[in-house]
Amino acid sequence: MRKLLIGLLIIGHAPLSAGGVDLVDFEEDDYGAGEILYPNRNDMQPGDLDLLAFGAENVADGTWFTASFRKPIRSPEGLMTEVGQVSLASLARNDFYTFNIDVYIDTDMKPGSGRTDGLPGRRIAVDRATAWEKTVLLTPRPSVARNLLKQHVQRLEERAVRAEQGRISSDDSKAISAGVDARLDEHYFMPEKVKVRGRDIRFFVPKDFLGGPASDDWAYTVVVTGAALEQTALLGVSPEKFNLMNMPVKPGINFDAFGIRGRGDPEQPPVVDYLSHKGGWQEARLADYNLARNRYASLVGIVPSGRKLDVKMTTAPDPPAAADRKPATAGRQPGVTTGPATPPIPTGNSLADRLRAIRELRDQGVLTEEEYQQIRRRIVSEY
Ligand SMILES: [Ca+2]
Ligand SMILES: [Ca+2]
Repeated sequence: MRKLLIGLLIIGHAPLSAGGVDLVDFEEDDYGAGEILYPNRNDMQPGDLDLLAFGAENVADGTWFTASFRKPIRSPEGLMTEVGQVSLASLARNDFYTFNIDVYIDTDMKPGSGRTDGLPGRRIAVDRATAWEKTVLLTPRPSVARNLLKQHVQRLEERAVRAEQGRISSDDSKAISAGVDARLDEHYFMPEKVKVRGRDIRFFVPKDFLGGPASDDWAYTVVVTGAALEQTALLGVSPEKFNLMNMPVKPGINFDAFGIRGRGDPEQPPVVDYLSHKGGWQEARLADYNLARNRYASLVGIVPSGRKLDVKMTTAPDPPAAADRKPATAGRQPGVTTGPATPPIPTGNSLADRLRAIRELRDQGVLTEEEYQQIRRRIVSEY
């Protein structure tokens, strides 16, 4: 049976300090929506990717985040890659290599304001109630991840420009490249200052990126995926199939992917663990997607202070009641319930048609610039 740990007792964290963050997650829920199986390998075993606690401590120039797992974090020291026989420690230089942690942070606390897209390959979205301004990606190869994300976004942008104007000039390419760099710098950070100790991993994010000390009034959407280390280029990978450093889910038993229990859907999100403090929430949210409608599983962030979220923004149903599970932060749940869906994305025959349709809606004042940009990103990333 799953247990929700009391972080203060078991993890030994200091009590919540002003402006800090201290959150706990269920134990033994490292199975995504309930069906994900670990790869068939000795160095990835049940419990390895089971997040138990997530915290943040502010210092003068930034924030140290801490994630605690159920089992000791595996070191790449002395190991070789399966393909190519390269030293793992030379690829993963921060003393961990089996997982990524995505942290999508809603810093402006305005419902519906911000981005809802998950990183490529996660097959999740962040709910509009906690749409994010900043994403921190803790990954074993941060600079490779940054380069791949850049290539991916640039490729999507170039495709959109080609669809709109039929061709792309080298000046267009240069302008896109600079724009993508600026946007990535504003929205994404891949920590390079990392400390692993036992079951805990700490990672530093500068204040310049977050815009201030991490607040317990912000919302944090935290997911754990298995790390794929050896990808370094997008060659031969379509944007739809691109996984940014994360292992996918595949049917059957795999070495380099997660498997699926029973008749589960291999198209489900490859998210192994999702920080939540309501019983059944992780399972319900990760299973609520509809790929025929281009709707990914929509995850809601957690607000450590218990600040109320705009309940009308969210789309997923309440999780089933779980009488045997007691949240560690009783009375401090975000209080999220059902409500209307996110705005429709125009459908059309081609990328160019759809982009033109939303541009017209913006020009007519139907969509704000922010809504336009958000929908444009979603359309572009679908092609
Ligand atoms: Ca967990
Ligand atoms: Ca969880």
